[in-house]
Amino acid sequence: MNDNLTNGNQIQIEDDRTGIDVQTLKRAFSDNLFYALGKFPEIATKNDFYMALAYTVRDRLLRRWLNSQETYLKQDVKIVCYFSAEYLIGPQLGKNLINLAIVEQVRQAVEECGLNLDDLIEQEEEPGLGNGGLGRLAACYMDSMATLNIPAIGYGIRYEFGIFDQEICEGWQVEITDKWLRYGNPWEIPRTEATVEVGLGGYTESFYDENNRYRVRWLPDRTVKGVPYDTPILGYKTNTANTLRLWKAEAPESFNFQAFNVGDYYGAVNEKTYSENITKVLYPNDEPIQGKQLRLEQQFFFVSCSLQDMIRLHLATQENLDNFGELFAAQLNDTHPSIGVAELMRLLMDVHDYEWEQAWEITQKTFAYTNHTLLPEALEKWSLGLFGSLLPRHLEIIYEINRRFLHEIRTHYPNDVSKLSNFSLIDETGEKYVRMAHLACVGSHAINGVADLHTQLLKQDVLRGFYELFPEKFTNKTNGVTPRRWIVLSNPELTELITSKIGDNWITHLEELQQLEPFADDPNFRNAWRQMKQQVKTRLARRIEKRCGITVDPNYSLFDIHVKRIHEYKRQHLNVLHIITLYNRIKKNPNIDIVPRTFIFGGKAAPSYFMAKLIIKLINSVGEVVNNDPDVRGRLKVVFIPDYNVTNSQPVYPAADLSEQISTAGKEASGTGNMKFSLNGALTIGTLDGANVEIRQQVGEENFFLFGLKAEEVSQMKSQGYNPWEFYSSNEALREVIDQISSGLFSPEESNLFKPLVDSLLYHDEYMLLADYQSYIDCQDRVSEAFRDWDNWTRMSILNTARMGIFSSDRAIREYCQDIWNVQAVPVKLEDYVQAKG
Ligand code: T68
Repeated sequence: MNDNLTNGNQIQIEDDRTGIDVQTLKRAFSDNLFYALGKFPEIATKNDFYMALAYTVRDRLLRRWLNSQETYLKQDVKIVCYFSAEYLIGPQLGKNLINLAIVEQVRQAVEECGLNLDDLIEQEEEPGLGNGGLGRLAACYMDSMATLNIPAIGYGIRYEFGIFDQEICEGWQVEITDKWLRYGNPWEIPRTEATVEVGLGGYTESFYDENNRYRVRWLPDRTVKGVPYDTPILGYKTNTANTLRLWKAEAPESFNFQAFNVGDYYGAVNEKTYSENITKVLYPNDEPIQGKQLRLEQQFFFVSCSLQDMIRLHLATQENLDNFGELFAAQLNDTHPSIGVAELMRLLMDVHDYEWEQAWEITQKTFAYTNHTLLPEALEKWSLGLFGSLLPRHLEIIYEINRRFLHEIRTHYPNDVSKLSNFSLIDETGEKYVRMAHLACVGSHAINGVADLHTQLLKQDVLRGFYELFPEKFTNKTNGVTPRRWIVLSNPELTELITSKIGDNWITHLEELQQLEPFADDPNFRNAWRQMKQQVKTRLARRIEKRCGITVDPNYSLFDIHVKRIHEYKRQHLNVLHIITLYNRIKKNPNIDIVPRTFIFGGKAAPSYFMAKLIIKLINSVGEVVNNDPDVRGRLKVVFIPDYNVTNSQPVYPAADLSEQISTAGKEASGTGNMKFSLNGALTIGTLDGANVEIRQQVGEENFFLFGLKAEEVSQMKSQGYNPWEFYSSNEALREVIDQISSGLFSPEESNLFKPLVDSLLYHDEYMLLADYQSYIDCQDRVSEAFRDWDNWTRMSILNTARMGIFSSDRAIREYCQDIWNVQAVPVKLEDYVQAKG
């Protein structure tokens, strides 16, 4: 048993409660099952056991969490506030076990109770509070900030329904509501005492205050309560546990009482439903659609809650808000929270009596803005009518920001009136809009892109004017991913192999993967590497068999994987053109010597994005034909893994031989899946787009399969009048493939099914698939040839992993801290906590 118990002082009592030796863990687990869940083991469900274990683990991070918050409060340290409408934090149990370094004890404790740890970990339903890369990036950054002991709060929205669950029915995507809170969420704690109120709608009026100063007040016509729900984000083997604070909208009681008093029961309940709608559901579009009022309400709601929360925290230790920007760095994750610029101005002026100039100085000092897109149609804008009716005071403030800004523009460009309309925060070219990116740019002291190429293109193109005006604001911060989730948790086999050679310091210092390089020349290590890969591929093959009923061969087949949101610019359909090309080669010559391939796809389409949904159907339809054609003899397999999310992605990245990163150059801001694959030893086939450019630089061009037009060639070809038909008519193999799709070869029951897709390629081809087709096919042929030489492939695979260290989110966060936030690490002490030796 536990030696410490014999001493009987404070510390040991604590240890008795949350100790981490096997006996204590077993006891805590059964206590939680009985006292927290109210179940005897005999009648407990698997979910009960999962919950009991989750509580047991949560108990063990509470002291670190509370100590962290206390440390921040007492020491006046600068805190990073990450503002993001989305977080894709993934399942928490496995990650917390790793970070607490208690996996083995817990595994044994659970086993001694007759249960299996992996089963319980699989039971967890992840919070799908995001769409894709942007939400996952926020989660990786929260992980790195905690690991690096950077004080941070992640602010966001507690959607009751996250991203929909995807099912595939007859090849089509079907969306199912994501009821992630159904069985309770053991990781969050509501902090009702920190509830705030947010106004909406109404009007403004001006008045003179007691000092005869001209003032404005906003009289909203409704208010909503924001209730914070906190989730601890523990760092890896450190005492820092930061907070992810997500806001839930609730109706204020006062409204109900008022309505009850006049006997309007229905009105009272209706009002409640209306308020609570704000945080009901995540908008499932990864690039924004037409501005919906509810979406603007969501954005304003969480931003206002968060800023009020920060002000309350600040005033708990400071006399006034003069040094607000010295104690908080607020990062805007895209323009979704950029209304914060106007809201902080309002809070400072209307609530805390600041004059414009000082309020503006504080605001600019506080905010920084990250852009995540190059698609012009994705830049957020709100129609003036909608904006003004929901946020009348904020519109006035934006007009005043604009008036002052345009005054500067006039002095800067005295003879150029066109500059005024280009820079204006208000788009007046047709229907009038508020341009949120412009608001974010003027209201922030720093603006960054998420990969070198992306930042360059922002400067030259999307935000060109702003770059000319204030070049010093622009910096690049190439994205990164956390090695804790994307290697240690997802790929234990690789983790063990790496650690056996270079120790485990790489987990927090990913550059140290470099030390693997010499082993690429060691035949024994290459053998071990190949075996490891085989093992991991077998793991995925089993899942595919179980989930999709498709048998794939992990031993000889190249796993060619394309997982990400479905979007035309990401060109999943270009991959399909390649599959059909190979299929045709086999049909023409069934005995052809071809490298066997398993094409694996996964990803969700926005429910209103017709073409993306048709691409999913095409993948499945082609799979149906290819997988069942006896001539193919299993040499090609096409698999669509349904419901791609963080949980389902974890077994996917480690199993790839080839990573598909084939977006049209100049369209993908960065990509982060590209990093997860290459870190896990996949080779990349990719265009010079987003972070692919830097990945190729790092791993070496001989270890990367490059194809396709470059960004400038894409725009050049476009401006010269790109004609996809020319590529179609001059390329026989391409023509055959396109004709087969349009003739109904893959949709025998409805030959016109894919006509919209084919027409879009032949007559517009916005994303230049036909222009890149031949280059892609040639490159894929080089991939196949390279794969025949297993030993050299393995060498390249090792070199990919060894050279990918800079794509750690730890590196990215260090850069944000130094160049944008000016924030330092703050170590947290754990006085009255003693780690058991067990
Ligand atoms: C992604 N953006 C970029 N947006 O596409 C990707 N957008 O290149 C980049 O690596 C990643 O951000 C991280 O920087 C998104 O994921 C969204 O999800 C989104 C959601 C709502 C509205 C607009």
